[in-house]
Amino acid sequence: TPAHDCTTCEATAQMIDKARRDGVELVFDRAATMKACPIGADSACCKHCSMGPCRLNAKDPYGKVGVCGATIDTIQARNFARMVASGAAAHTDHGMSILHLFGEVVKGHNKDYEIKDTQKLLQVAQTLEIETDGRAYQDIGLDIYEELMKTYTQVEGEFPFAKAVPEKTLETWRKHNIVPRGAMREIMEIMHRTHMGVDQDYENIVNQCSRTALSDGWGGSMVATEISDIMFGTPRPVMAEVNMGVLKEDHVNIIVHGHEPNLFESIMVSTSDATMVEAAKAAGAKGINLVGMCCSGAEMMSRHGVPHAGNFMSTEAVLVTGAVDAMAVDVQCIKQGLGKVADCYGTELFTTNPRCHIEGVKHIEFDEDDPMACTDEVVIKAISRFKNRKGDIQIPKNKNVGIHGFSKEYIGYMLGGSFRESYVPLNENIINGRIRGVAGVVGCTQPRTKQDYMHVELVKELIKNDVLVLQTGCSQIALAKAGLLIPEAAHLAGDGLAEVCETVGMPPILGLGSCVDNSRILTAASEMVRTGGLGHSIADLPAAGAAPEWMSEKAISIGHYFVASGVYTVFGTTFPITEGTKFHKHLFEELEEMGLGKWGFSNDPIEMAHMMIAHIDKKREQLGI
Ligand code: BF8
Ligand code: SF4
Repeated sequence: TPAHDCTTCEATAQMIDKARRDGVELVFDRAATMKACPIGADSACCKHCSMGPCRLNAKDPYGKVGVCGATIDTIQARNFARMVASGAAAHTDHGMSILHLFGEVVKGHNKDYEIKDTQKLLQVAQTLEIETDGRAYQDIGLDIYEELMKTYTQVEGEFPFAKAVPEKTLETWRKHNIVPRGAMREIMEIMHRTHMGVDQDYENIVNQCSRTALSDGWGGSMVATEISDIMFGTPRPVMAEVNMGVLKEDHVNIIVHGHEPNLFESIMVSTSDATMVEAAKAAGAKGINLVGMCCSGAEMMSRHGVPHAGNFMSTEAVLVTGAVDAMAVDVQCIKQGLGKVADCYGTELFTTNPRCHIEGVKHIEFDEDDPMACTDEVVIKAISRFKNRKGDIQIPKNKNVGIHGFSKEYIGYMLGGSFRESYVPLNENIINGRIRGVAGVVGCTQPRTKQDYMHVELVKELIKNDVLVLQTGCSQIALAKAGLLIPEAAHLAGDGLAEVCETVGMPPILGLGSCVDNSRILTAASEMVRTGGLGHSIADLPAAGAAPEWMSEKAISIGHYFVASGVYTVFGTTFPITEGTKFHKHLFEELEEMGLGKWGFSNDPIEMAHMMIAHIDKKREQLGI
């Protein structure tokens, strides 16, 4: 496949061509030779027991059943449920380790981190109905820690952030018995119920999917976002550079790629340490250049303006520059293929998290109680690789500047006046029609579709039709690389949205950070409901979501918690389902009839945009606006 058919990212295309000249295989080449399994793609197979694995026929879905008698609907629902469980587990385990670290800080056991954002601390305490008057921050923090730990461990009863959910949405959840308990309980129950011979009613399985996904969105992910804000600061708009042009030939280049902010925060300290900078200079470098990728990169970009080298489809390609002296990874979306590519170009690749080792890749464990031990070593190794750089270095010149670091709080300040957070002006602009609605466009990039293409075209079509777009994760990076995360992008927006953007000085596309920060979209939506004039539940809002190039199980969990929260959510590229089945009808139609959201699918970004816009218009009509 020609490089420009693999990606619309110019820098990545250049590196695909270089890799081919160098005889190095990348994810794009592997995807071309590994055809997707057609039975798995339709979710028509089951390997939950050794009487199988059983394959059904997606062309004739009710023509046969598995050896145990399981129908196509049971099989698909179980497969889907296990994707939700795995995705939710990833976000939840991430959130739980951040909360654990916060616990160590408020107990005074860890002095490397601190409570940085006291305003956010008070705000979270208020949501959780924790007393704040006249109390020390540390004491309040201790109560928050203990309360939020229930997000994970609570065996019975409603989870803590049920208090953050708009009342009518919560009522709907209660009606269907999908208010989560602790996430560990929900994930355990999914694994139990999808075991051979347990839950064999697709509707009942989907109910447990909803409860588990909600324990991710309003639980694991929300805790990760809120506690990271407390410890590292709530993001405010910041200018940041993206794309491979952020690498500097005359600097020691270090990339951090993964999902957890603690590793990144610590390596920021290591790379700015005077002795490290001196050592880099002694090795002949002008300095140390720290750069992010994927979600931890998006998070650091939002919080500190750290440059970002690219999204998921570019993590191998960036190594082909030869300019990356070290790459440190933690968890999630770390391709095993990185090891081989790093070897070919002499990049020092390190795993750092006990959960994620890669065979043949050096592991330097990151210990929160002694964080610098790991991050200093990564920097030292990078400096010595710089000194011994061999082979040609070719850095694509592509680089874009954009504004990142929006948050639910900042959207309120920006529109509502600089001191008091208010969503009244946002709601008013939706009611008067200047803003037609709000869309969340998020998620991965992947090699079965041209990298970034659908993200960019979809978002352009949405803003052209006056839909304000909120973004996270790899999607946000796609639009940033397209140069659209700037106020000037308002000229691509419809007249109404453009007018709002020009008055406020904001871009029509707001970047909110990493994938766990999708919880910011949930809290923003809740704020819109509470502010009034747009109905009583999230399902009433003129809003929609999309992940056009999704690939991970995390994306399925995110998609499903948006659906369960009341949002119409459209995926692209592929969907693990057999059409013309009851399970399909349930996800794509019946969930909405239950008062939740629903799933949608399209492979064409313009069609996808218009499916979302039609839904937004339907909601506007129901609201009478
Ligand atoms: O959590 S968008 S490819 S990097 S899964 Fe992965 Fe997808 Fe990127 Fe972050 Ni999210
Ligand atoms: Fe086949 Fe049923 Fe076993 Fe699945 S659980 S592999 S459908 S026999």
